[in-house]
Amino acid sequence: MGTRSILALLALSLLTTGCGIEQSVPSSTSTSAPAGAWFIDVAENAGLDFVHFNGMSGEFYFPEIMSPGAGLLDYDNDGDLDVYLVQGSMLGRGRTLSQALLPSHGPLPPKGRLFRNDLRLQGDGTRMLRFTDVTDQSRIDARGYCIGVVAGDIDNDGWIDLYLTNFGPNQMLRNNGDGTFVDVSKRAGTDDAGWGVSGAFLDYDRDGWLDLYVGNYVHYTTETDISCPGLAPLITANTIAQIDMYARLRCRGISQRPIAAGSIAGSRRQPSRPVASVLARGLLR
Ligand SMILES: [Ca+2]
Ligand SMILES: [Ca+2]
Ligand SMILES: [Ca+2]
Ligand SMILES: [Ca+2]
Repeated sequence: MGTRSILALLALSLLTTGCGIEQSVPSSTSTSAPAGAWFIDVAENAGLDFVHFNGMSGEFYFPEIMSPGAGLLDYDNDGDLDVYLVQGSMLGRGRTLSQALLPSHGPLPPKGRLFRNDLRLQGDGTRMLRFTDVTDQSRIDARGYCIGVVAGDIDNDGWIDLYLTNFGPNQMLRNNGDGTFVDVSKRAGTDDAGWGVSGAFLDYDRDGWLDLYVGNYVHYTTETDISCPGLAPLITANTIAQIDMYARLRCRGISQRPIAAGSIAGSRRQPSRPVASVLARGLLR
C-alpha cells in the first residue's frame, strides 16, 4: 500500500469516526476488498489525490526516511472534517526537482495541501464523500520540508488554525474565517528553526489561551551529512533491527545523541532527552 493510500485510509477512517456518521462511498467507487473488510481505500475516487515527495536524490539524507503526518480539522466550520496533508521538498542545498530520483506528483512546487470535505447527503439518504483540493484558494504556501501538523484555535475566534513542524523553520497559519489562512509564524514567535517533528496545542497554564509545545528531533543539516559506506555490509535483513540507533545517527553526521520528540522514541539503551524542544505561551492575544 503506497503512502497515498495509507494516509488517505487513515484520514477517512478517522473522519468517519470523528463525524459520527455512517460511511458511504461514492457510487463510482469500486473495490476489491474482501467481504467483511473493515476499511476500503476510497481515497482516489473521493478526490484525495496526493503523493508524498521525500526529495531524495541519492544522497540518503536523514529526513527522507521520516514518515509524514496528516491533519483532520473542520477549517470551514461546516461540520465535516477536512484534510491537511503535509509535503516534503527537495533536500540538499542547491538541488532542484530535476534531480529527484522519484518525480513529484501533482502541482508544482510540491507543498502541503488542504482538501475541503464536500460531503453531500443524497436524495436516497446515502452520503457522497468528496474532497476538493483548495490549497491555492486557501493561500496556504507550505513549501518547507514538513513532518507534522497540529490543529487548534490559537486566538479563540472559533476558527481552527494550523501549525506545521518542518525540517527547518516551522509555520503558524491563522485561519481568517473566510477560507483563507495567513502565515503569522514570525509575529507569533513560533518559527522555530529546529527539526520539528511533533507538536501539541495545550492550555498548560489554564489562562484560556492555547499554548504550543514543539518537539524537535535531532541536530542535523544536509551540509554536515556524512556518508558511511563502511556500514553498508552490516545492514542486512537479519541485522538491521539490531544496529544501534545511536551508531546510525552518528554515521549520518549528527552531533549529539538521538533526541525523542513527542511520540518519537529513542532506543531503549539510549534514553531520550529533549534538547531543543520549545514551549511557547500565550499566542496572538
Ligand atoms: Ca469542513
Ligand atoms: Ca464540507
Ligand atoms: Ca482561530
Ligand atoms: Ca495558556
